[in-house]
Amino acid sequence: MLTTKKPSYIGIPSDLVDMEITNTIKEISFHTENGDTSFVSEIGDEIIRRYSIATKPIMFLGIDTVRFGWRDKILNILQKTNAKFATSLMGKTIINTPDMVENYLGIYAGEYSKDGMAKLMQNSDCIISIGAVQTDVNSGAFTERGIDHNNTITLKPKSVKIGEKYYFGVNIGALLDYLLENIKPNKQNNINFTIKKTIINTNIYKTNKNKLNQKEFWNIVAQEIIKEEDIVVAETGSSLLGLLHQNLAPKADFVSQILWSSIGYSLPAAVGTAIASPHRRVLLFIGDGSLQLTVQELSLIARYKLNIIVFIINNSGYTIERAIHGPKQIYNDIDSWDYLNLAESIGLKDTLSIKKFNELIENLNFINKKDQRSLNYFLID
Ligand SMILES: Cc1ncc(C[n+]2csc(CCOP(=O)(O)OP(=O)(O)O)c2C)c(N)n1
Repeated sequence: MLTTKKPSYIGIPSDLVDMEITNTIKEISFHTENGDTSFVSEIGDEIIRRYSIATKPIMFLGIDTVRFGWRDKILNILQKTNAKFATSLMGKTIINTPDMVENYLGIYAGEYSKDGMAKLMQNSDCIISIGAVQTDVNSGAFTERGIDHNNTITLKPKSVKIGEKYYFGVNIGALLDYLLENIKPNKQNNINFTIKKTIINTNIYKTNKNKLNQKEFWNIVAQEIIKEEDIVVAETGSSLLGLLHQNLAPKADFVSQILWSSIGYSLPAAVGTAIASPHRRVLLFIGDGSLQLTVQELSLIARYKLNIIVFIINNSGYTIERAIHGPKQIYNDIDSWDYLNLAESIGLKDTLSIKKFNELIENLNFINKKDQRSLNYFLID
């Protein structure tokens, strides 16, 4: 668990907790970062050389950056170089400090990328990929095509690949320290090598009485509802896909089950997140189908008055599955529940059903009330 950051079980006998401790351990230190440091300067110099002559360099960051404790070092390298960076799906928001907002290009995941991002990666003459894991969803179903691997440097937990040269057993922490000390801002960096961020005018929705649709709803959510330091929990399904490419406010974090894509994950995950971070607002976006899997956890929100706003995307079934296969098949239908009464019956207050654009805009103040402990629960119908 400590060295590979893979899931593991810790079994503790139930009577152990009652046993008296005879010895007190003052300090436990785990040396999880190991590996060879003898190649660090050789590898580091080659990375710096390639980065400094590139005209379209991109740093591409993945979730192992966090798991292996490299995030601060990488942030410092980005700040020192002012380099542009993209992230994998699982790496969304791993670097989201206010000073880095302009440097962030977006999500890259092969064909799952938004317009422009895949092209940027394909045209880059120096990709420095750090801590990205190759899983099905995270790699856009393994569609990361058209990238020039000779121009790619890949840092994994114990290895570095530069073009066709492969080093195994490298101490990546030491390598990042070396880079931070020696790397300089890239002078050739082509400033046009970027993606323009679009800001929508939400005023136009004030009088729009049309039913909400997926295409526009998530733009409004990202721009008007998600605030600095919020924790956004997105369920697998249209919530995840809708929020994935949205730029979130600085310091906002993004939680989703991208590795296994198991539906039913997000509600209990939001509960855990809110307990772990009581001073931050948690926004949960979950489809009706996924909600029905672990719905009883809503009760914990009410019992512990957790700082969670729940948005139920009520679209009568497995919408994302309809898009993949069988738009009209009954296996994508689910029973329609009375979600507002359900929530009220277990003690969630301030419930509201929102069907139209103008209703969403009219209720933005209510949704964004400072103290959310009044247990807000919104049905996006
Ligand atoms: C445990 C589990 N069962 C089935 C699936 C397949 N699956 C992926 S998304 C999805 C539908 C999600 O529907 P809903 O929560 O209503 O979200 P929507 O896409 O409609 O917004 C299903 C069934 C899965 N990923 N995990």
